[in-house]
Amino acid sequence: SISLEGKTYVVMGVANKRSIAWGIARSLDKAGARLIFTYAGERFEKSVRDLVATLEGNHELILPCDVTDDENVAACFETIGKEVGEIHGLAHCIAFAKTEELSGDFSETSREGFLLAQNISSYSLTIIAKYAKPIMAESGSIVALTYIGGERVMPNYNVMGVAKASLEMSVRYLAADLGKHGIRVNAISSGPIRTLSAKGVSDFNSILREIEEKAPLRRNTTPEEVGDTAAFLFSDMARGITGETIHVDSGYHIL
Ligand code: 0WD
Repeated sequence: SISLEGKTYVVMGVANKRSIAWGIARSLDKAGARLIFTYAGERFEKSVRDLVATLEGNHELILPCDVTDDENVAACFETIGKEVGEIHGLAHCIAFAKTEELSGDFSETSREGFLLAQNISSYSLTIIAKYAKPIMAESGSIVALTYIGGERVMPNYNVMGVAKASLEMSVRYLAADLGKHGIRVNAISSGPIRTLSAKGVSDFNSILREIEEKAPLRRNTTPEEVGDTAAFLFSDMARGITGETIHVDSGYHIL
């Protein structure tokens, strides 16, 4: 198994124990990494703190970071820099769209809903990269989470699919930009996983059933599988990989 001993990673987007970010946190914790957690707003603070207390390592730095607020993001990474000096990577596990825009006709998407999804789910990666860059070690690694709905039309994914397309292209432009500092930027395209965010996608159960029936591995993706792939991307074993989208989806994307 991979060792990330002596390395520090920021995990952004743990909402509860079902969060994909939590799967990543567990894999990195197992690999011996030191972790820093950020949460969106006060209502998540307690649940994140309680969860983090269950990990093996002692991860003390848990900070608010609302990605829609530039000053908040700047302050968050400034604090991280002051507390730990440098970081070796970060996991971006953040997305949001209005529930009413995750079903029905895409042509009815509102301007406000479109921009909100782009703001939280896509632009956030760029603003985070900007403020993480000064404290990122050479050979640092950034991982963002995406979904196949950003490559092709999936039922009800609608405005979030457009945001994921934008996120995936941001990964490539950021990889091209930050490569000169030795920083790698990649995406994991996860199969569908039942989380709080997934609840917003209409008829999510039939999406899960479709994977079980048709994906090459005939089963759904687990947060652990995504977590272990993130640990690999953060590790030295992945030192030659940047600008890539790795599908962790039981092979569904080849169909
Ligand atoms: O099937 C799935 N669940 C898949 C999810 C398949 C493929 C990809 N993904 C992606 C999501 O699009 C997202 O990018 O994985 C990432 C993590 O999503 P998740 O684990 O499915 O969802 P969840 O546990 O709900 O965490 C998402 C979190 C938010 O939780 P809330 O309850 O607010 O939706 O994103 C965070 C927040 O913790 N978030 C924010 N963080 C900072 N600032 C903000 C914000 N403004 N808004 C939401």
